[in-house]
Parts: sequence; C-alpha cells; structure tokens
Amino acid sequence: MRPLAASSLLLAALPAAAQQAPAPPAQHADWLAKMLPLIPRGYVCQFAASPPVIDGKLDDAPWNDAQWTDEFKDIEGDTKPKPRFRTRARMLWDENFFYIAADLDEPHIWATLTNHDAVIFQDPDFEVFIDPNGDSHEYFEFEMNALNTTWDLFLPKPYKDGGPAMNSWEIPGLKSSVHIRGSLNNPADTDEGWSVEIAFPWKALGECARRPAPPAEGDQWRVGFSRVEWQIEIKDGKYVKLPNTPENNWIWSPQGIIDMHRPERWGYVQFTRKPPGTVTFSPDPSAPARNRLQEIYYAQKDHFARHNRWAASLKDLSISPDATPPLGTPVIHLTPEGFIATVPLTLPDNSSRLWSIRQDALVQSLPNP
Ligand SMILES: [Ca+2]
Ligand SMILES: [Ca+2]
Ligand SMILES: [Ca+2]
Ligand SMILES: [Ca+2]
Repeated sequence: MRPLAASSLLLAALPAAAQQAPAPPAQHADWLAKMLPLIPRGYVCQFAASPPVIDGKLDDAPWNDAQWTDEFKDIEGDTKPKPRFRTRARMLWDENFFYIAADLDEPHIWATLTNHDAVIFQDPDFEVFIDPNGDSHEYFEFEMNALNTTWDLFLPKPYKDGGPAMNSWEIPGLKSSVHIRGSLNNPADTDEGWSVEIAFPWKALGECARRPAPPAEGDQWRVGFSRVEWQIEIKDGKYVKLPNTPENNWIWSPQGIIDMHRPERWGYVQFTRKPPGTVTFSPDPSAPARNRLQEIYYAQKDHFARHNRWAASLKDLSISPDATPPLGTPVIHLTPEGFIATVPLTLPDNSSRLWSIRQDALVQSLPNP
C-alpha cells in the first residue's frame, strides 16, 4: 500500500502551469461522509489446538476452528465496484504465534520481486497491518507476494502525521509460505488462486505493543488486511501492467478512502482461549469517544491547512459541543506541540474515563483526574 506522499511527489514533478489551485481541505468532510459510516469489522480469534504447518496450504485441522472473515471489499467500501476476485482471511493464535491465513482467487498468478524489504505492492500482494494497543501510533506493516518475498516495516506514526517507514525493522522468527493453485508467471493457463500462511511471533509483535503479547483473554488488537491487485495484459507470453492504471486495494475492513494508514478504521481482533463458537465479538466500548476525537482531529487538520494554526475551541472548528451519553462535551487545549482534545466517556458500569487525541493522531485514555 503506497503512502499518500507518493501523489504529492507526482504533483511536484508537474510543470507549474499544469498544477491546479489546491482544493479546499476536506479531511473533516471525508471523515464524516466516507470513513465514520464504515463500522470497523470484528473477529474472534480462537486459540489453536495445535500449531498449523506453515506451508501455505490451509488444510490443517486447527484452521477448521477459525471462521473465514467476510469477503474483502474495495478499500473505499460499497460505493466502489465489488472486487473482481474473492479474498478471505482466517486467524488463530497460541502461546508463541499469531497465525494469519488468506485465500486469494486469481486467474493469473504472477510475482517478480525477490529481494526482502523491496516495495512488494508493486507486485500483487497480501498485506497485514497490526496496531496492538489501538493508539494509531507504533504499528507494523507486512507485505508478501506470490514468491513469498516479504517486506516488514514499523511505523512510529502514520505518514499523514509525519511518520517515517522504518524498513530496518525485522520480525525474527517469522514464518511465511505460499501455496499456488495453478502456475506462477505462466500466462498460458488459467489459475485458481494462491493462499498464504503467516506466523508472527508474539516476541516481535510485543516489542512496541505496550500491552501483553501474547494477549490476555478478551484483548482486542487492531488489524488490517489488504490485497493489492494490478490490471494486466499478456504481451509476448508475459504479464504486463496496464499503463496509467492505478492498483486496486481490496481489504477486510473498508477504510472509506484510499489510505491504509488510518489505523482508526482497521478491524478489531478479539483473542480468546475458550472453545470455538462459545465467544462472540464485543464491540469496543470506547468507539464513541474515538470517533468523536477523530472528528475533532480531522477538523483541526483542515483548520491548520487554512490558517497555519490549530483552533483553540470547538466553536472555531464549527463543531457542536453536543454531549449525548455516553460522551461528555469535548475540550481542546493548545500545547507547545499543537493541541490535545479530550472527551469524557462513561462506560456501562458507570465508570468514566477521559479519552484524548493529539495533533499527530495519537489516541490515549488518560488517567482519571
Ligand atoms: Ca498449512
Ligand atoms: Ca500502537
Ligand atoms: Ca524490514
Ligand atoms: Ca498461470
């Protein structure tokens, strides 16, 4: 998944006369119209009775305990065409690993990249994003192609908030494998698809998780899956990408806009050791606070783009002070670095927490005053 910065590089390369006046900032409008209505998906991840063999084949008995996710959709959601080919994923875990499997229907399986940490989405790929503690910072990205070439990286914060991609981050002990139903890089036939199996060691995922890894019973981690697909034609017996045709991004939990680096819209994976079929997914009780804070954050981004400063109040952002339960009225504080916005959230047990977001999108629950 490319960072959005790539498009601004393209813009910079255009002659000045070809550049249009910048569109008015619309991050707040996009949040309300495109992102907020898409409720992040939830998944209950069962404890594996025995470790699956990481060979790309999903015929191991433990996978029978793992439900398929919903079929992947376009990254922008149902407003865009249904993906041309089906993609689904499954998850399991045990004391040592977080296991992810995916099945990708594909009539023409191809891959070219063979160097670890290459920009894998230039090939068709399968991608995993993991934000263990759901604060939108310090998250992992993993991409692999049909040659099982991998790219693992760590993001201290999203690109939109100034985060650099740290390619040097590695996952010691990672296992991944691909199984091809058909032939690779051979356009003479029609293939069925490819499947992947990945085992992420908790030891590596726990490095910057800021919470227990392996997880405790009921813990929920934020997880995104994406499949990048390119439209191709066959020339001289080889696959060639259609020129000037952007990639498709087909994903588990639609983001609403074409950017995977919005961890606030990734799905929720809830870990359990209880028997399969006995646990249901519990929606995140902090979701109302998180959504209200994102609304303020995106309005602040627009305000900063227009005025080169952060707004000091909801009024300056034309945001209603509405305090419909379980939320109280949000408050904005300016800080030396930017701003922090807070909102009180009352939980069903009547306990109350203050939730916050900063100018760099970090979401936290603060200790009670
Ligand atoms: Ca297997
Ligand atoms: Ca995090
Ligand atoms: Ca790496
Ligand atoms: Ca083939």
